[in-house]
Amino acid sequence: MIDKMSIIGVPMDLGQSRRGVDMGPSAMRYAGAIEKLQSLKQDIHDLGDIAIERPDSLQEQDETNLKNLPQVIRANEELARCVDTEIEKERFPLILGGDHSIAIGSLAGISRHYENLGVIWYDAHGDLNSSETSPSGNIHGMPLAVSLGIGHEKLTNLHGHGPKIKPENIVIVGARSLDPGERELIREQGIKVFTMHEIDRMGMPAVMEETIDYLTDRTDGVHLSLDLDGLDPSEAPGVGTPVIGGMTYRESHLAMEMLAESGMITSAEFVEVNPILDEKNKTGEMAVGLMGSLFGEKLK
Ligand code: 6HN
Ligand code: MN
Ligand code: MN
Ligand code: MN
Repeated sequence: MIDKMSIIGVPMDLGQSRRGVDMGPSAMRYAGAIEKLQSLKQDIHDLGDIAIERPDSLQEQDETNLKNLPQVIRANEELARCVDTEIEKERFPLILGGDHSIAIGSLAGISRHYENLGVIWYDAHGDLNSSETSPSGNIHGMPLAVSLGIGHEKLTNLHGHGPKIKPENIVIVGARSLDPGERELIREQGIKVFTMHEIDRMGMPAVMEETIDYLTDRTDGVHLSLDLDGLDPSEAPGVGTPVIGGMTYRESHLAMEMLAESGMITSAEFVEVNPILDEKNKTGEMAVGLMGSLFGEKLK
């Protein structure tokens, strides 16, 4: 794994409808993210947070079924530029969200540097909607589809290129809430998904082994997109779209340790931490604990 790291906060809450997830980067910093990473890596640059506009509260929702589209585009363009520059400098980009719509910008910047970028989408959801299939109009439910080239042209072509990733290079882990259009897309495009059913049946060690083997053969870099709502809300309550029946903290910890051992992760983001809905920043602390495992923290 690349030893030089740049941390980019994205205090974005415009990709969904509940306030508070814009404080995610602060919550993870408050829980000791920077200190944890400094204890594990030599060269850490905290680039602070990128500027996010406020929504225009007087603006009518337009007919596109894409909430706050112009602001989401501008923030993601800025994030894509920033991530791209850090990779240019051979630094590992670690992005702290913010709602999951920021994966549009992360993947736009990262994917310019890889022929076959792999993506591990650790999430209760597939985030494979488009304005046609979305039940909510929330762009945080769309970033994986956008990165595959499905959706509004200004999103799919963000940072001047697209599609960013190929369906066969994606693995979704922890899914338990998929909308009808998302299921159809998964079938159509042959996306590899480990739902909670497979995790229960096979166990997390086998799921991660299979994920790692699958991606090793076909990719030249792997982005981890970790949505904290992948974890069970009884353990990680500070998220905007909780779904019961999720992965435990221990399972997630193990998953991160196995990824650390594989050495395959080349960029990562931790998203959807909402301290307003949390209990004493527990979810922020879990995010930092998982970062520790992902970046090689040892127990002995
Ligand atoms: N996330 N599938 C639902 C939607 O509105 O499209 C929920 C999406 C949640 C997105 O958690 O990043
Ligand atoms: Mn330095
Ligand atoms: Mn998500
Ligand atoms: Mn989710």
